[in-house]
Amino acid sequence: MIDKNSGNKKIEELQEQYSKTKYNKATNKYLGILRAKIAKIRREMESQGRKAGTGYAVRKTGNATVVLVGFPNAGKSSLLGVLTGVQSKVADYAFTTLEVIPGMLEYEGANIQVLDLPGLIQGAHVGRGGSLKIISVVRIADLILFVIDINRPQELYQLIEELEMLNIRINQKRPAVRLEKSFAGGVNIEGNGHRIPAKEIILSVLNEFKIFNGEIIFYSDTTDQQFVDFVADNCVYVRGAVALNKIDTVDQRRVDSARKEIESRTGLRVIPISAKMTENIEVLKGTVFSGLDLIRIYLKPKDGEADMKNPLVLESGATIIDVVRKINTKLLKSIRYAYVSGPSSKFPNQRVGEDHKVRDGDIVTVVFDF
Ligand SMILES: Nc1nc2c(ncn2[C@@H]2O[C@H](COP(=O)(O)OP(=O)(O)O)[C@@H](O)[C@H]2O)c(=O)[nH]1
Ligand SMILES: [Mg+2]
Repeated sequence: MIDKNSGNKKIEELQEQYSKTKYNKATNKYLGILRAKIAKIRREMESQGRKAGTGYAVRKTGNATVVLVGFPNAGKSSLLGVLTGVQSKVADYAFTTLEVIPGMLEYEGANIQVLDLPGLIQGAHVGRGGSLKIISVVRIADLILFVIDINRPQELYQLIEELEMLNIRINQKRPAVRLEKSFAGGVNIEGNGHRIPAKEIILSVLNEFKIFNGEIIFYSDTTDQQFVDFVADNCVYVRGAVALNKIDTVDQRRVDSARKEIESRTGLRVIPISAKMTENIEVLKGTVFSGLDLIRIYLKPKDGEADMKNPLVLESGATIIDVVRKINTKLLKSIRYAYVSGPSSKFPNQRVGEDHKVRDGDIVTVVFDF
């Protein structure tokens, strides 16, 4: 057991040591160990937090969930209002939003849940500002939409760093590593020609997690931090995008340069908007929708017209089976085949089996065995 205060204090100390240590060949191993120690304490605290029921009671509803993340006063509440019609309190001072406020954005047949999150503030990762609560919400997000005041772009970098500290990785791939533990024989490393951490770092990180025997196999380039993430197994990988707000307060040149700078520094998609003047909001909705990788399927009865008004919304990668599951699970056993017209078909009314992968915009007729 580790109590919250001593855990936070320990993390703070380790983080201080970490930032004081200059990176070089000699300190590399030491830094790896520090990272592993921090990850370990945090994992322990988080699992205790979950047991204690820390976190907001937010239920995931709709086809996908978008969480608005930004500093106080960036325009989150205003944007929630513009996107969903929900009026959370908008005020000219910081810390207005103390609870999570949900809204629903209906876009092109999809119901997208939008959550306005209490402003992340610096230091949240060490417990101030209710970090466990914030993590609990961000964990259920399919997309994090950073709401950034164009006059304070540096806040974005602080937020990303803050989320990194909370073990939330934005727009990153989960490292492709495999560990097969064994009872004897030491640690065997298989790099497969990829760029991987130095052997001494791998060993000391594993050591920190009390793993002394086994085979570790890398299937992709892996940084030291990614390796720690893999062993600690406590990271969340979430997609992200940036709503660059309040563009009505600056000229177009500022908008262009801020956008370019952010995109090149973070790789995140940036959509300049004004929540106040409802400028570029449709573009934002479109970007959010496409960022969620949702697909719309239009059902067509065998001898009738397709219902183009009420698509079924599914996650990308869905098959005919998933389409039927959405209609009625009782029908699953009776699928015979389906006819598909649209992006996933080679020609109109192509006959396909139940494992056929559908795509956004397909028109589907399912034929059943009765
Ligand atoms: N000029 C301008 N002001 C905005 C815009 N969006 C929000 N604001 C103002 O910024 C302040 C903070 O907005 P709010 O939505 O409460 O931010 P939150 O703290 O992130 O929820 C309010 O006075 C809003 O009216 C915008 O696009 N342009
Ligand atoms: Mg607010």
